[in-house]
Amino acid sequence: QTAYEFNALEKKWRAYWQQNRTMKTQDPKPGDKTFYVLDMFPYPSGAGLHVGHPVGYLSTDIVARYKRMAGYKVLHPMGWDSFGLPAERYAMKTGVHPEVSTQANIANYKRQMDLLGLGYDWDREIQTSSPDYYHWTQFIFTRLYNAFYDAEADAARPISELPIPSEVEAAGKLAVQDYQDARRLVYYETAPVNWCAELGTILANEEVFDGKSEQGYEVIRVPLKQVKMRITAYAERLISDLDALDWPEGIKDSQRNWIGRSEGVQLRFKVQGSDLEVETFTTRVDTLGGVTFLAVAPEHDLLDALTTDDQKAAVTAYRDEAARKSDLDRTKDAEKTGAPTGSYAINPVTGRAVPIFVADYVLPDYGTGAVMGVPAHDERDFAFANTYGLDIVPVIDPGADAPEREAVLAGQKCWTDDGVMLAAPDDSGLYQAGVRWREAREAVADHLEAQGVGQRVISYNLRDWIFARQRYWGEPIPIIHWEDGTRTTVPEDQLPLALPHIDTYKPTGHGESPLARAEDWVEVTDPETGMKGRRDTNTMPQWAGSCWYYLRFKDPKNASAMVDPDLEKAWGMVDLYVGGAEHATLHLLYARFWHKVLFDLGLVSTKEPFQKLVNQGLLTSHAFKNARGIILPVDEVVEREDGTFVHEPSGDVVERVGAKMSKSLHNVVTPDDVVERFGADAFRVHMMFMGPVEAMREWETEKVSSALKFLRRVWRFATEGLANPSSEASKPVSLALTKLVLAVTEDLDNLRLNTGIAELMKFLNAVEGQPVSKAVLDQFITVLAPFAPFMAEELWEKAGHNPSVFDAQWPTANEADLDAAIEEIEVVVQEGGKRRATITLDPDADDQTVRDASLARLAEMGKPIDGVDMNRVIVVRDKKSGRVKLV
Ligand code: ANZ
Repeated sequence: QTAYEFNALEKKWRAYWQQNRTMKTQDPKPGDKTFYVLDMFPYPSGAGLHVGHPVGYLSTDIVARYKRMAGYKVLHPMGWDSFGLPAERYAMKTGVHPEVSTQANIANYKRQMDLLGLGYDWDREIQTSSPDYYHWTQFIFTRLYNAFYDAEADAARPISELPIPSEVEAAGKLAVQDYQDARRLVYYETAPVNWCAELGTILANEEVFDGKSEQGYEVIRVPLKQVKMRITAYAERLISDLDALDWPEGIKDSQRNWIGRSEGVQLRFKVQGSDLEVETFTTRVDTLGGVTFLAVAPEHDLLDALTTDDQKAAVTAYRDEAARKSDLDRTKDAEKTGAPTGSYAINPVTGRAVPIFVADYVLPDYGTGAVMGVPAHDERDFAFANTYGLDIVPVIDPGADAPEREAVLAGQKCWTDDGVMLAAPDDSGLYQAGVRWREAREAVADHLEAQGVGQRVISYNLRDWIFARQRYWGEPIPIIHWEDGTRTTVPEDQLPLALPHIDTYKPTGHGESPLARAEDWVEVTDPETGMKGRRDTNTMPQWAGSCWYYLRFKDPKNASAMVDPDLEKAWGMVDLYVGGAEHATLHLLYARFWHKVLFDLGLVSTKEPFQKLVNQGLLTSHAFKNARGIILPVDEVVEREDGTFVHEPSGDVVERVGAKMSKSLHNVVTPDDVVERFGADAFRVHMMFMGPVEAMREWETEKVSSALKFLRRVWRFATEGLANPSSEASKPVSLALTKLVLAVTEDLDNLRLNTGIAELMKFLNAVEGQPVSKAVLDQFITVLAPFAPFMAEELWEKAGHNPSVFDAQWPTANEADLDAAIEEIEVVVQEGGKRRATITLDPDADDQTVRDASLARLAEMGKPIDGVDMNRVIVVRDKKSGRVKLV
């Protein structure tokens, strides 16, 4: 028997795996069972991995190893989301080219992943910043640009299939371009954008938090010409196709809310004394009789036309003020502000004139950017009406039971709850007094549609995706702007359009991307016509590369296609995708959108990319909190003998609390330290034993020693057994093994890795010290292997097999063996969740015998059960444990 020298042993197998490409993925052949398990690939930051990152990576590694042994072709790749802002900002500070720092970071991440025994096939590694990869990101962009959404077919089609009306054709190529732009999936548009001066770039709505960038820099809205992707065309499918996915309900809900579907009516109001009409969007057209004003967004196209001369100054001042606020501030601010335009609108039902305001609580890009104000039944409108002294006209009766009824009917309170209609405005007969508002809503909508002043529409909160960033370290956008005003994509056979090297990464002062400095690169001449043009100098947003990387892993080296169609089909959807819940609406929505377009264009074979999604729990560390609630760094606190903690610099007694790992609290733990002290296998076992993958957990390095202790016991048990195996397995040992195999297999199939480890522990408890056969040991080592791969390889070799244990077959066991092996069953008699008695019976005992024996036993113990109808007591048999429960 030898000692468990984990450091030497792990080093040996790390080298072996690398040399022999043990975890190499073979392309599937027809008829192969496949399993695609994917981690959300990381952005390789300068800090490297901390112990929290591998929660997900370890889970998928364990599942991948198991599936492979169970006979699947397994794809479990890793790569790098290597374009992005931090590398560029680092370059601005230090002058180190992003490419250089990125490669150094990647090397470090890889080393750390190998350290943990994460069995990735590095021959499939991809980097989104490598030209071999972004070649195809640009290719997909090109295909999206050259496609339009065909509403009738509910699918994307190549733009060449879009019929152009002859009058557009006749109006010239710029008219054709405009016509196509209005339908393309990628288009240019001037619209208000989120401009962050500090970062020198436009941000997507998803990247603006509380009027600030992720880094906390101020973001303002300015009009700008920009590239957008028409994700809104897919809003409906992005919602409805969620149903078939095996994702956490919370994530599906976030996506539904983000897309924000509402059914409503678009309704036109005539402007008094002019030809203008203001179109509003409302979900509550039943309240039309209560409209006492209209409000348009400060960005509304008609605002200037609506503004009368004497209101010009006030409206302009108001508009400038609104430009400094974010959407969120505008919707959140309790105070609703605005300014009268001086114009009036005519209510199409009552014929009454109401004033038109500009108000910033009306958002420019939702609905029509204009609302009908119903102060009696909308809180925002109510606040606004009170500020400007506008009429408040109730149209809904809260009902006799509502204590607020009187105040509502007097226009002193806003009522947004259920209710019935008061008499229809001006006896219009649109609906009867007393009908439910939902009914009235349909009646009014029917009326407006019949009159041709309104129509039912579906509105989405989702905005089209602003796709350009004024940054250097990203994929160049393959578009050329020609001097005649036309625009084309870079021909596909000229891709990749490589990112030129430059020395200054700062955006130019006027908000143009740093790429504008690379004059030679920017200026192009068409070799055929001699026409001059300029390349688009924007780069794609961070999310582009991760929109399709899961496809590239199937065929990462293909130089002539994004992915070979046969391989794309053979692997199919990602079977299991594990990553952080923070990607609920960004990456996961964008990737689904691209995938759907690719599906429509015939480039992929499935409608969705990720079948099952699991969010790993956050790993926290600890820190200390003083009486004033200030969180203190861990290295400034010492533990006293009585178990209390003292902050050394101040002498304060402090409390130990869970806290996020962060540099400033000095509580970041790297896997490197842990592996050095306890070994990678102990790290793996401990991390997975801490709890379910999805659960939050607090990390304490010292606790890894329990996992190490367990592994030492495993080692002793296995090495002793191998040195001196029994010729045959005893009955209890083979029973324990059968239970182990069945339970671990089920746990792995359900991603219950913590209980899988608990089963290994139970097995060890049951068989330690008993003679075991070689066959039992072989199976045990195989079951251990996904969890503790280094030790398992070593034991496998000691058992006289050729490495690798991962080429061995996952053992199977028969449930029937368990039944046969059970010589007696244990009956637990429970009452109200409490154990009252335990009896032992023959396994063939039928339910009635079990009931009778239980009753007899309880009576014997002097605890008879009275008043229970024993015929209604259910007998639950757990085959695996041999337990029978009475419920
Ligand atoms: C009149 C009304 C009466 C409304 C009432 C509500 C209650 P959701 O459900 O989110 O779709 N609205 C429409 N466009 C807007 C914009 N661009 N900015 C801000 N608010 C806007 O919300 C739809 C409702 O939000 C619409 O229905 C409209 O107010 C407002 F008792 O119209 B409602």
